[in-house]
Amino acid sequence: MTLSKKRFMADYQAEALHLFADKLEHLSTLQQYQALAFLIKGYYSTNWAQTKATYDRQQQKQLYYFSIEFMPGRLLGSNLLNLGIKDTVEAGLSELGLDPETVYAAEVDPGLGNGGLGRLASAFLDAMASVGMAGNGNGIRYQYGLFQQRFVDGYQVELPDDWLRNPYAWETRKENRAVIVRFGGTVNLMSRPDGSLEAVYHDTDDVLAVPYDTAMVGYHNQVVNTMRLWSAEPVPGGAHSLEEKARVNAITQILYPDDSDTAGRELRLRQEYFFTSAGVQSIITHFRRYHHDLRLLPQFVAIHINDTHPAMAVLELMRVLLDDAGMDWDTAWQITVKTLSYTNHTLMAEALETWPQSMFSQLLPRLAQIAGEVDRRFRAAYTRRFGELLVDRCAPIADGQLRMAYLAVIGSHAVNGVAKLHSKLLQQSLLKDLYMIFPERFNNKTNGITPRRWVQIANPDLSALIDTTIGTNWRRDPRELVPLVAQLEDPQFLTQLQAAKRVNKQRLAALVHTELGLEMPLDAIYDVQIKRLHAYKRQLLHVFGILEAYLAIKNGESRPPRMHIFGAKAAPSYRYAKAVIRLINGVAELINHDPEMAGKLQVVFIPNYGVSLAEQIIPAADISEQISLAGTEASGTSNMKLMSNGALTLATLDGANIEIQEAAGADAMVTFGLTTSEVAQLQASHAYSAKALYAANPTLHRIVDMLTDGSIPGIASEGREIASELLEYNDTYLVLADFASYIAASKRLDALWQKPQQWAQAALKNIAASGQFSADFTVQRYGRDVWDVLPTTGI
Ligand code: 4GP
Repeated sequence: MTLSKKRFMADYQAEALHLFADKLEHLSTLQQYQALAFLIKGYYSTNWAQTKATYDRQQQKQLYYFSIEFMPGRLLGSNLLNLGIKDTVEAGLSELGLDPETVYAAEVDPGLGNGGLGRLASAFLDAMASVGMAGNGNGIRYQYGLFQQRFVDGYQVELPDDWLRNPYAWETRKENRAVIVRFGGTVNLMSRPDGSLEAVYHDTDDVLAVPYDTAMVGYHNQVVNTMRLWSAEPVPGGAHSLEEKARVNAITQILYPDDSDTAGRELRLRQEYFFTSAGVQSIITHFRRYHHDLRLLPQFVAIHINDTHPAMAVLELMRVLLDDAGMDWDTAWQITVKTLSYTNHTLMAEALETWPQSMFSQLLPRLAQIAGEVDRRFRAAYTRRFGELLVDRCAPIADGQLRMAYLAVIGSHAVNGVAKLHSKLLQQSLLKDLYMIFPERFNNKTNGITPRRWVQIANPDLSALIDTTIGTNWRRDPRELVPLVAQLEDPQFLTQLQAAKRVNKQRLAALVHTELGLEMPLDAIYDVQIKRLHAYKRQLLHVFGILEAYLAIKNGESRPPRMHIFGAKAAPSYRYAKAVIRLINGVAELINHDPEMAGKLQVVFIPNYGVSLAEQIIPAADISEQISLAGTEASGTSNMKLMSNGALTLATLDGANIEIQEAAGADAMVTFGLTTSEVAQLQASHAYSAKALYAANPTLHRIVDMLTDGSIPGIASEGREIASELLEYNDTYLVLADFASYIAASKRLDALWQKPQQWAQAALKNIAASGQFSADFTVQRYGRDVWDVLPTTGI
C-alpha cells in the first residue's frame, strides 16, 4: 500500500486518541503498540474482506490447513513488511519520538505450539498469502500458550503463558460463524424414506465453537488470508452450572506442552475433535452457500491434516457426508479421500497416536461407528491381495486401539514426509505396509521457512548488504540470492558480510548481558543449538563437545574462543530432557565461573526459547548445531533459518541437513557421524556397546565420569540418570558412538575459523543457496502436487 509518513503520523495519533482517549506520548509502550496494531489492522481490513470476496466470486479452490499448533510469532513487523510500509512507519515512529524496536517488543508472541510442527504451520500460512494461494489455517485458540520457561537453581520451571491477558489486536471474534460441536450421548440410525440413514443423537454434550480470525497478510500483493482459531464456550441459552462452564472452557484452555507423549488423554481427544469438527462444519456451511451438490467438494476444497491430531477429519467428513447429506458410503468415501491429505512430522513412536476404542466410542459414538466401518471395509478390500498379517498390521483399528496415522493415510489421497530422507524412511519403516498398498499416495515435501521473517526482519544489516550488492529482487524471490556467489572472491564484500554478522552478535551479546550477566566477546565463535530438548536431538552430544574443549583448555591447549548458545524447552513430564537442561546449566556454572575460561569458552542457556528469541539468536550464529542421530530428525527447520543467516552447519546426515549440503556444497558445512544405514546396521546387529567405547576412549571416559563425580555442580541425581542411560541402557541415541567424529568435525570448524576469509566464503555459500528453502516454494509444491490450489501472484 502507499502511505506517506505524514498521513501515518496523523492516523496513528488519531488511533491513539480513539482507543485510549489520550495523547500518544502519555500512553504506555503496550498501549502505543496496541494503537499501532489496530491502525495497521484497519489498513489491511479492506484487502482482507476483498480477498475473501474474490475467492468466493471466482469460486477458487481453497485449502484449509488443519493444525493443532500454530506459532505465528509477532505480527506487527511482518505485517508492516508485507504491506510495504515498514520503512515509512519506522520513520514516522522515530519522528514521534518512539523507538520502533521497543514498540515491536511490546507485542505478545503467541506460543500456540510446541516447536517445529507449529512454526511450520505458520510459515505455510505466511507463504500461501505471499504467493497468493487461497489457504486458510484451522486450529485452536488456546487461552494459555506454551509455558514460559524460567530456570530456578538450574531447573526448568514452567509458568503459565497468559498471552490473552491484554486484548490480542490481530484477532477478530466471528460470533456469527460459531458452530456447535457435539460430544458423548448416544446415537441411533433411522432409515429415511429414501433409504438413506439419519443419525439421531440423544443426551449429547454440546459445545459452542467460536472462531477468532487473524489476518495472514501477503507480501506486496494485497492478498490477506485467514488463520481461524476456535474457542470453546457454553452454548448460549442453556442453564449451565459453573462446573459445566469450566468443563467446556477447559477444552481450549491449555496447549499440551508435550510433543513426546500424549498426556491428559481424554481432554486431548476432546481438543482434537473440537477443532476438527468445527473446521469441517464451517467449511461445509460455507461450501453450501455456493453449491448444492456435496459431490463437488473436492473441486473446491482441500483439507490438509498436519500430523495426526486432526486425523479424525476423515471420520468427521464421512459423518457429515453420510448423515447430514445422506450420501451412500462409497460416494462419501471417494469424496473424503479426494479432499484430504496428510503430513507426518516424526518417526518417533508418538507419531503413531492411538486412542482406546472404549474412550473414543464414549466421547464420539458416531465417529466410532464410522471408524469401525472404515476398518471393516479396509480389511475386506485388501486382505485377499496383501494377506491378513500385513493388513492387520496397518488397519485403522487393532487391539482395541484406533491408530490415527494409519487412519490418516487410508483416508487421504496424498501422504508426505518433510524431507527427502524422512519421506523415504516413512516408506521403508513407519508406514511401510500402507506404502505397499497405496504407493501412489506417498510423496515428499521438504519443509521451508519464511526468509521474510528470518532474514528481512531479523537481519536488517545482511538484508541491506544484499540489496546494495545484487538489488532487491531476492526479497520477493529468494532464489535470486544465488548470484551472490559472484562475490566469493571479493574481499571487500566478505568483510562487509563479517561486519553485518558482528552487528548481530553485538545485539545478541547485549541481550545476553542484560538477561544473564554474561560477557560474549564478539570475536568468539557463536555456536548455536536451538530446538526442543529431546534425547534424539542430542543436546547431550553438544554438552560433551563443550566438556571436551573445557578439558583441553584446562590442559593448556589453545582453541578459538567459542560461546555455546542454547535455547530449548523440555516437555514438563519428560524427565530425561529436564535432566539434560539441569546438566547444561550445571556445565554453564562450572565453566562460566572458571576464570581460566573467561573469554574463551562460555555456556549461554537463554531461557524461554520461542519465535521472538530465535529472531535475536539466529542472525548472530556462526555455527548451527544439527546433530540428531541420523534417521531421527524428520527435517529440522532451524537448520534452514540458520543457514540463510550465514551460519555454517555442523551436522549429521539427517533430515534436511542432507539437502542443505547438496544446495550449499560440501565445503559449506561440516558433517560427521553414523549414517542412517550404519545406525540401522549397528542397531540390528546388537553389536553396539557404549560401555566398550567408554572404556576405550580416555576423553570420553573422563567426560562421562564428570556426570557423576561431583565436578559439575548441582547435578547429582541428573548426572546419574544420564550416565545410566548411556552405560546401563546402552545409549539409545548413540551419543558415545558419534562422539569422536563430532569432536573431529568441530575441530575442523575451529581450523576454518582461523581463516576468516574462507569462513566468510562458506557463510556466503550458505546464504546464496538458502533461497530454495523458502516456504513459498514448499507451499507451491503442495499446491501443485497435493491440493490442486495454485498461486495467483506466485513467483
Ligand atoms: C517436527 C520435527 O521434529 C522436525 O524435524 C520438523 O522439521 C518439524 O516437525 C516440521 O516438520 N515435529 C514436531 C512434532 O514438531 O511435534 O512431531
